Amino acid sequence: MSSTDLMRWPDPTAPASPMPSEARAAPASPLVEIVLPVYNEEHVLAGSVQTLHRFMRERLGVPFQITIADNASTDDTLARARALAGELEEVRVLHLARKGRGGALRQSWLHSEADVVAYMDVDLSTDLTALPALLGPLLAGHADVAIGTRLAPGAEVARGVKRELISRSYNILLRVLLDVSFSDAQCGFKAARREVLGPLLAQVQDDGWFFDTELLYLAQRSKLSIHEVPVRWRDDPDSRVAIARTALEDLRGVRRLRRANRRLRPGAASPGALSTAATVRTRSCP
Ligand SMILES: Nc1nc2c(ncn2[C@@H]2O[C@H](COP(=O)(O)OP(=O)(O)O)[C@@H](O)[C@H]2O)c(=O)[nH]1
Ligand SMILES: [Mg+2]
Repeated sequence: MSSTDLMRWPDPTAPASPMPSEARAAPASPLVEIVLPVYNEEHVLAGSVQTLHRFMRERLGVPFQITIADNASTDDTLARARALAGELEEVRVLHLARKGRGGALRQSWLHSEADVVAYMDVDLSTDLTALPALLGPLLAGHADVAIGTRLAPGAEVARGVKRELISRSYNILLRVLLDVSFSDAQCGFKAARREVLGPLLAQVQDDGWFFDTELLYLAQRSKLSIHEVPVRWRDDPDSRVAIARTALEDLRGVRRLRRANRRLRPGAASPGALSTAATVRTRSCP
């Protein structure tokens, strides 16, 4: 793989881009790993993996791996994942006994040898055309973390009123209570330079749905640059999320982070005042 492959990457942040926390030259032949966390996804798994594999082979321009991270599925997901890994050279399977999407991402990323790691929901709710814009700034060394957002100008979102309301309210809450500056904590479409993830993963406690929020919050506090990509999102009604229970766990998670913040700086008045973060946000359209 030659360095000219990197030239294919659109990097919308390039001209005025903030350098990541520890600016480094982009690796000459970077490896990208996309994790697909799955729980009981036997029906969509093969189609999604094949679609993603084709997209990456034809459009990526750098070596890649796809890791199917299964937790405790009780259907045929694991067997189908293994069959896909047998068919496609770049596909591998990670199997974990304990449930929890955050834990699956944590284990996958800790075992990764890629330069840039990412994950996306297996239902491919996010249009894959946003993938180059997600990975480009990380591959070019211009950002540390990149997230898809459904809540920034340029995003096109098709989802029900209930999920839309919950999502908007949750992200407003995060801004008010935790002073975050990223616009969408929960979009299942994220990536990071692996070298910045190690220290973050050591601090993230949640192994469930709050994992994303906690990771981004800590990234902001660590002054990592977070690149936002407005995405096209088509909600898949076949959901693994128990909304009431997840909302409660999210609120508990927010309370835990606020308390931890107070313990760190007892005199400060609000998480905003406490935060050492200066997250830099850049945006690009898919
Ligand atoms: N590894 C793993 N993946 C999970 C678990 N729960 C959900 N997922 C995956 O997380 C992704 C998002 O789940 P989904 O039900 O589509 O969430 P929604 O789009 O927010 O309703 C999918 O790829 C699921 O298969 C879990 O416990 N472990
Ligand atoms: Mg979904």
